[in-house]
Amino acid sequence: SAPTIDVRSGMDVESLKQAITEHLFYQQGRNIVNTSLNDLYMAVSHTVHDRLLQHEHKTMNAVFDNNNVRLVSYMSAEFLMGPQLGVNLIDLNIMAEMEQAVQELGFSLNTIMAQEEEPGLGNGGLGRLAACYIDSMASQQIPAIGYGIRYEFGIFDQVIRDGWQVEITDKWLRNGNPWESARPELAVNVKFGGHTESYLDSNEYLRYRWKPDYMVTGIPYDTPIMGYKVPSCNFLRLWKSEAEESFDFSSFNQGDYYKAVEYKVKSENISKVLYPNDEMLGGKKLRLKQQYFFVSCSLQDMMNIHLRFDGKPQDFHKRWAIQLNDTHPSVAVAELMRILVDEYHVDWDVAWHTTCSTCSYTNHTLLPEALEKWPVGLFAYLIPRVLEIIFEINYRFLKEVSSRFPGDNGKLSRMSIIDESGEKFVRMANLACVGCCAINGVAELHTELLKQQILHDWVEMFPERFHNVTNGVTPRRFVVLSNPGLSNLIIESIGDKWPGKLDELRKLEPFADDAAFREKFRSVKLENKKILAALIKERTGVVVNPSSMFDVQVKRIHEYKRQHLSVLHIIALYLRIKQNPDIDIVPRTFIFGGKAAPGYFSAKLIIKLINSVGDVVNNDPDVKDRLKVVFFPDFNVTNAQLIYPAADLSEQISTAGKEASGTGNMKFSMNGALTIGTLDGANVEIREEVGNDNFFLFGLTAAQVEDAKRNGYNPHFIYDNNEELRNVISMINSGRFSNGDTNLFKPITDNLLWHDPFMLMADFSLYIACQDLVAETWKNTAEWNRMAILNVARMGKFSSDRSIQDYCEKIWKVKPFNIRKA
Ligand code: DL6
Repeated sequence: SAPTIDVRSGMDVESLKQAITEHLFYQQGRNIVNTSLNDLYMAVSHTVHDRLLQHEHKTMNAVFDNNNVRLVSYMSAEFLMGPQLGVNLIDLNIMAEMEQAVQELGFSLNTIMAQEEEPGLGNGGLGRLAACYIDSMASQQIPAIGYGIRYEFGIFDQVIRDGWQVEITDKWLRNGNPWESARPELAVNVKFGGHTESYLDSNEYLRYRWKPDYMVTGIPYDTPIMGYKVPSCNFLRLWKSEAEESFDFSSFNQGDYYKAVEYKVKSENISKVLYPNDEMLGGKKLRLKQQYFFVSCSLQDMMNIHLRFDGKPQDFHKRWAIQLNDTHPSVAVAELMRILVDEYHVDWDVAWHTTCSTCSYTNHTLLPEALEKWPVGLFAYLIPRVLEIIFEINYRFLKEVSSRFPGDNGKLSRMSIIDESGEKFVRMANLACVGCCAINGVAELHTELLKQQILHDWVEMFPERFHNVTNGVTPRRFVVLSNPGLSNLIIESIGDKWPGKLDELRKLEPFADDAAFREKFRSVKLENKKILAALIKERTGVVVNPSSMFDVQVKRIHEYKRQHLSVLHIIALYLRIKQNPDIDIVPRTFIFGGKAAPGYFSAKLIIKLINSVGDVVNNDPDVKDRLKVVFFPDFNVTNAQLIYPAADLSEQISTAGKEASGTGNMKFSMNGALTIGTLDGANVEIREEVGNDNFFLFGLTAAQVEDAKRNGYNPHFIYDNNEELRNVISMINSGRFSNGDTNLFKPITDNLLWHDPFMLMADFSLYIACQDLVAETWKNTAEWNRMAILNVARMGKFSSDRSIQDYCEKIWKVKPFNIRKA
């Protein structure tokens, strides 16, 4: 009999084919013999989206209907999601069926997936972490909503012209987005500007109301987030700003058409563009508007959900656990107070208990310049009522500090939410620390340094609030989807439970000593390298040898991450070849990738240096192709998925004490790269897990870095006493990499010789020695692969599923909700 076809939810090949054909016709207006690739991508994605919606609907109905379920609200200004089609097929467990369906329709699924334009709604680690966490929350069946901003323009696209970074506007929405649904019926309004007034309510209580200058409407757009092989499906709710329809059209009616349009533009601008993380954000009015806009929209939405299902305002914390992803959403502490006190007339003390019991804060950086503070004047101008509430919170809090630490004025001024040392600022980290019941760092070392350094006063005041939750990454995207060769090899060897339970990978350990397995592992890596080599040729024109060691550093370009330390190593190797052209040297391909913040001059100059060194080294006949240097343009999630699986060596060489955690380090190891790294961020824990013998360690420790600085660090002295280092720096200064221009790279070399805030000079010789050991180890293929397999086998700890379990147990007190049993 003919198969039963279920166009909306069937998972079999026939149903999928029918669904694709129908979507193609009824939504895209095309048929299968007359379709563009994008129309086909849209039809396939709508087919998958239908199936996700059914799960989302069931999950959310069950969750909201049950008053005893506490949900997580993950508030983040960034969600760096990456392409959606592939992971959704993996989560629904229909990759093979979809491949066949598409093939029978005459196309290739890989080509269709390559069509997807990724939503680049984040800068780097912090935004990608948020995306891994919402994936893991769904997979762990933790009811959750991710709340953020639907930027029309995400992180810029990077192109390289004449070796320099050029930024191009990202237009991720231009061909349509099949994964989101607008929910205009759930729109909320957000106030801006104006003034506040006091009044007596019907019980003669003194109350305050905010008379804004204007309001902006937030329209939610929902994207389903499916769990891995479980029926749970959460969603990501991103807010788009629009002009409030009914507001101030009097100007228009009076003929002031320009003013009416100006208001519309001003409103829509709020969700227009993601800020690249430049050095200083202070004073960027639009950024503060973005933060308040999405926080207010999200809290109003959460309150509406809570009340709709019979909750009382003051019990908000019983329904919701809010995680503040860095300080960007930390205005939530004051906004929740405003909503409870002003709009629902909850007593201040009760509201404060509710707020503190709801919110928790994750810190992601020790770099002082990244700690957000906003001019008090800007707050007063944009969100006057919120500022009054912050003043009240601060007044009450400082009274508490004085009574705990009488006479300690230093502590009072450091802990105050308001920085009064000069121009007055609102310190967002202090607001978060006052109003959150939990504060966490993102790796053990980072949490320790936070406690010793920037949050020391807070540990003394609230020791019980501090936790560590080491970051993690999702193995579904970063192994199963990105590295099918390795995934299949692992499945053949230890079964297929590991993507949902990464500790299972331990079962691979014995295979490290199995020569046949090692050979298969090597051949998977080689295939991945061939794929990347082809892409490198296509994108950069550089031909690289897939058998050479792929030595990779991909991440945001920043001086503390020390891409230029790797460049010094490349030049040292180049010099060795120039001094002795027949030298026996391990062939290496150095691959760099990453964006520099558009206003960060030194980072952009480092990109130029990498490309300039590449131009010389790649074309020098003496090198005989033994060294190649490539800058892979536009590092984003899509490209990352091709780069991690092809890496042999992962460069994690930040100055110790500067990288909060790093997450690329985890993705590389999971894909069988060996790490050369400092004792920084999560490197410390990666090394503990994989074993000291399977990790190339070098460099000063965080404590040694601090000591050296205290004792008058002198980089020039190191330079004077290291001949190889002198030759490397001289070669840059000679103009060899800049067509004779001896000034171009001076800002870099002068900085290294006279200031060197990130201690490249101090770590240079240790790094070179460690790289020589890497090269020696590479020569022993069996040993290298044994170490690489052990790296894969011991990465269980770094699944974001484990991080989410930690958050649930230590911070949110939320349990998995099995909708099958609901
Ligand atoms: O926690 C995610 C990620 C860490 O892995 C990186 O080490 C850290 O640099 C990054 N932090 C930021 C800070 N931005 N701000 N604010 O992106 O977070």
